Amino acid sequence: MTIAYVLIVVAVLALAVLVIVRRRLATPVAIDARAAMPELLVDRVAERPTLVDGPPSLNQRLTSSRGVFERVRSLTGSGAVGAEQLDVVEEVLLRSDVGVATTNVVLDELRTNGAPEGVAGTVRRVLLDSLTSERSVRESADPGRVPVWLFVGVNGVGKTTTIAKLAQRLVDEGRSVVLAAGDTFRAAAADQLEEWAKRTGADIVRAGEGADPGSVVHDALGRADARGADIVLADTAGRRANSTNLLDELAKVRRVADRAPGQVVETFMVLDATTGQNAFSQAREFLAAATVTGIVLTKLDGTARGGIVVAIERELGIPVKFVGLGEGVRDLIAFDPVAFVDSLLDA
Ligand SMILES: Nc1nc2c(ncn2[C@@H]2O[C@H](COP(=O)(O)OP(=O)(O)O)[C@@H](O)[C@H]2O)c(=O)[nH]1
Ligand SMILES: [Mg+2]
Repeated sequence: MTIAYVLIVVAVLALAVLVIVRRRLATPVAIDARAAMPELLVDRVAERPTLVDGPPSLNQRLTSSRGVFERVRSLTGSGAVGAEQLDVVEEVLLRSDVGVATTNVVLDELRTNGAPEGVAGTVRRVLLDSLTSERSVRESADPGRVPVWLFVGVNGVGKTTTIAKLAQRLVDEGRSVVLAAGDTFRAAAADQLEEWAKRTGADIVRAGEGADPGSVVHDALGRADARGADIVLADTAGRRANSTNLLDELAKVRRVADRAPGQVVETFMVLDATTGQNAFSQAREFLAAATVTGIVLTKLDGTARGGIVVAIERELGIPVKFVGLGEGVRDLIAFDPVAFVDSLLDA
């Protein structure tokens, strides 16, 4: 018995000593870490300024569009959907420019099958079902050819800014990029692109005001080929005395860009999300002149009509490949339907 007591007391004492020793050991380390922290933090912040202009957060940039969807997000309950809730869904979808056709698909689904996953969940699913395009972006050409991305769209939609953003992205990935200042309508257009070339580290080929845009693109291809550059991004004018001239000119630029050593691997039509339904009439004109392989939808940050992405894909049958979320050089992201729809509909 006594031996057992002694053993227990010794064990308890040993445990107590162990705990005290560990605390002693732990405390100074913790104090040291605290003391060192402010300096460490300052160093880190100073070292990584890119934190400030890293990829933008969708929720932050889509504030206006998220605001419109707030009323759908706040609809509670699941199962059968009442007339009032259907009205809210209809109004929100139309206000955000999702378009009549897709809005009707959503309403039919809610009427017929109710909302087993909640109203917002059902809207989310139907919107995602309508965003199933193939969105891969081609960056390489056939052997011996230089890949060209051609950018078309009316004046002011954001072509030049988009080119700068994509150039930055490609340069960040280690590619060598040549910009072709094919908007020769005003000298300021080439100046603007040249400024971006400097900032992004891309090379640029430009000519004077009124020069033939085809020859600018031709020269850019020559330069890219001679220097073994990875890709040419070609800007174009969004205006001419009349639209027939503009479209003829674009067709010609495209022919030049697609002739060896060049090969057009993507033709991006740039559309401004804030113009709403007007974007469609613009788009159709351009579609007649160029084989568009992808849409860049700019200024989604500045509009409550973010649903226009859905309408564009449905009406034009062309995938939205990138979206612009601001004026900064990193404010462009590859369009991801799940992240986008979640941003609108996740609580
Ligand atoms: N808020 C916002 N502004 C943009 C975006 N993309 C372009 N812009 C602005 O739109 C204006 C016209 O852009 P620009 O690239 O010159 O258009 P371009 O005439 O088609 O070349 C400029 O003030 C840009 O900063 C975007 O995604 N968001
Ligand atoms: Mg421009």
